Amino acid sequence: MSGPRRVTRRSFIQCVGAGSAALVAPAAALRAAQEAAAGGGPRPNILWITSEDNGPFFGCYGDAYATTPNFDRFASEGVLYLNAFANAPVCAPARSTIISGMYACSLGTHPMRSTYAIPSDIKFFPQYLREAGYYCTNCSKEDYNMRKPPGTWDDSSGKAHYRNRRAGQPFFAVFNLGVSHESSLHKSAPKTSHAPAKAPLPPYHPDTPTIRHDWAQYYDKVQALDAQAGGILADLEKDGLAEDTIVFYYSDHGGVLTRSKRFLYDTGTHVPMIVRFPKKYQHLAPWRGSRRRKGCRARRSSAPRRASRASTSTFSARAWTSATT
Ligand SMILES: [Ca+2]
Repeated sequence: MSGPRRVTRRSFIQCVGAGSAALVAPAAALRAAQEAAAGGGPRPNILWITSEDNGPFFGCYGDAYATTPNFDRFASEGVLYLNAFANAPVCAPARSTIISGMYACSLGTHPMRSTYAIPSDIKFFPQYLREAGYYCTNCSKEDYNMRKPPGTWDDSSGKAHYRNRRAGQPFFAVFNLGVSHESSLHKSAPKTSHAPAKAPLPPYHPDTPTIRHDWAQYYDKVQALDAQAGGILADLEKDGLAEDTIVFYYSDHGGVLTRSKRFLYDTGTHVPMIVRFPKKYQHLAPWRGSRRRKGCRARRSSAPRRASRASTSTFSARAWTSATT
């Protein structure tokens, strides 16, 4: 597969008619499936890797403190979104939008732990894929902030997996990885792999041993997330499905230290997002015609002017320093 292509804010919006990562992922997944079906060709599998509560603290986003070899390699094979934002800085309203393709503030599901009813004719988008013959699984967090319509998933549980589908059936599979959730910092680890002394601190955090330890521990969690995501990608390869599957990765919202999750700043909403179309399905990518760039590190200096300007305040490894006022 080729090197990563940059997606600017404009092309991002043009591609799917929305500026939210929560809307891009379902829209792009549905579009790919629909276009493939309309063309009469084989239908792609679609796999989502969803993480919790993390901003773009990855090497492929220019963060030298991060240890994320799997995400960095994955980004080199796909599209690295520089300006992807969640519609809300906390789980439930963000996931409400992701599963419905509708803004939570329009649905009435924006309040955390909402129990408001939604119109009965609204389906969650996996149901459309099921009706098109896809085997749809979610492993396993939901947190949709509203009642789940019947028929949404073939399986939504800790055992849900695309391997349980019928032979030859296309699949849409979601794997929710919770290792970087804020709860992973509730207990202080006695030791960290990342050196606290080298942790880069945002200007709004005091330079104290406790804060440095928290940052180091959080980067350890992001490293663990990288390993788990790498395992899912390795399984896909081992199953002989990598060339038949479009893979999305994104975080449900930003985070997770103080002044990020639950805060409507870039630190709470800016998310990493990477999408890999295998060679046989690259014609289904909504960004075809976009510029290509080789290697993660090169893209910053060689970025198109628009992307460079748009991302200056949100993209750098320490994005918070200038963007979150
Ligand atoms: Ca979350």
